[in-house]
Amino acid sequence: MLKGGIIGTGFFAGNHLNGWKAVEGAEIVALCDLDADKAKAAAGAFDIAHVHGDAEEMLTRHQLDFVDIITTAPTHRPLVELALRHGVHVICQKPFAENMADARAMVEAADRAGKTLMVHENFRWQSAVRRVIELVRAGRIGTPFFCRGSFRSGYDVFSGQPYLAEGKRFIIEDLGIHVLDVVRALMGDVARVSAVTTRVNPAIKGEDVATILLTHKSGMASVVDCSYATRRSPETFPETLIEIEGPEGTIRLDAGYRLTVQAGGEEEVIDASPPLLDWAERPWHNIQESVVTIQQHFIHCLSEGAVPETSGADNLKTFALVEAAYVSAAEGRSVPTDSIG
Ligand code: NAD
Ligand code: 89Y
Repeated sequence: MLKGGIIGTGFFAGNHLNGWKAVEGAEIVALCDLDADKAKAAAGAFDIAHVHGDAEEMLTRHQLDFVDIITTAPTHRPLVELALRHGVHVICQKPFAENMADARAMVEAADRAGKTLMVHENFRWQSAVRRVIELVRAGRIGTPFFCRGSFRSGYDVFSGQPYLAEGKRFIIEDLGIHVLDVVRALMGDVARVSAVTTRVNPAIKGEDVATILLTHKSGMASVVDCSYATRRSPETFPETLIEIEGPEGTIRLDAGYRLTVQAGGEEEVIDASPPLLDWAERPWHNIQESVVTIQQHFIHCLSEGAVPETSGADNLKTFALVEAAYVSAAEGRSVPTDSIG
C-alpha cells in the first residue's frame, strides 16, 4: 500500500479525496493546507489522521511515497521541487506551471531525483473521451486527417473558482489546455498553432473565447474551440465534444455523451454516459470519474515502474500549445511549437 499526502484542500480537493478512497494500492495518510480551517475540515470529512499547515512539515513527519498537489499553478514549482527533495513521487494538478521555464525545471528536477512526476491531466481519462481515443488507436477509422475538440458553455465557473476571473489568462490556460491535450492524444504532436481569442464577459480579466487551429507534425489539421460565453441549449458543461475523421470513417462524441461510430459502411450509436459515482454530482460527474481513473493510472505506473501517459515530460508538449496559442493570439501569427521556451 503506497502512502500519500495531499497538498491543498480547496475547491477541487474533495474530488481527489473521494477518488483516493476508491483507488487500489494507495491510501492518503496526511494532508496540508496553508488555511488551517480548510485542512481540518477536509481531514474531518475524509477521516485523515494527520493534518498540517505546512507541506514541508508534512513531508518531514511522515514517510510518504507520493504527494498529490491540488493547488493553483503559481505554487506548483516550489511544491514539486520540495516534494522531490524529500524523495517522493508527485502527481500535480494542471495547469502544470505559469510558464515553460518552470514546467521544464520541474521535469528536470524529477529526472535528477529519479522520481515519477505526473500531471493530473484528467480529461483524456473521461470514459467517453477514452472510448474515442481507444477506437482511434485501434484503427477503426484509419489514420485520422481531421479532428475538432469543442468545449462551449455558459456555466458559472467563477463562483467555485474565483481565481479564474482574476488572471490575465483564462480559458486557454484553464480549460483549453484539456481539450488541446485530448486532441494531441488523438492526432499526435503539433508543429504550428494559430489562435484567435476574445473576452465577452466584462467581469473577468482574461479571454473567455478561443478558437485554435493546430497543424500536426503529420501535416493534418485540428480545430480546438472553447468558450465560457456560449448561451445555448442544451448546456453541455463540462462535456468535450469531438469529431474525428479518417479514411475509413468518422467518430463523433456529441452532446449528452452520444457516441456515433460510422465506419466500414456501418453506423453504431452508443450511450457513452459516464457512471454517476456514489459521491459524484451532476454535471461534474464525468470529471469526477476521470479523477479516480487517472489516480489509479498513477498508482499502477508507480507499482509497475511504468511512465504515466500524462507524465510531466509529456505534458510539456501540451503546455507548449497553450503558450503558443497565447503568442499567436497576441501577435496575430501562426506560431511554431519549437519556438516555445
Ligand atoms: P483553490 O484555490 O480552491 O484551492 C487551492 C488550495 O491550496 C487553497 O486552499 C490554498 O490555501 C492551498 N495552498 C496554496 N498554496 C499552498 C501551499 N504552499 N501549501 C499548502 N496549501 C496551499 O483551487 P482549486 O479550485 O481547488 O484548484 C486547484 C487546482 O486544480 C487548479 O490548478 C485548477 O486548475 C485545478 N482544477 C482541475 C480540475 C480538473 O478537472 N483537472 C478541475 C478544477 C480545478
Ligand atoms: O478548472 C477547470 C478544469 O480543469 O475543468 C473545469 C474547470 O473546473 C473550470 O473550467
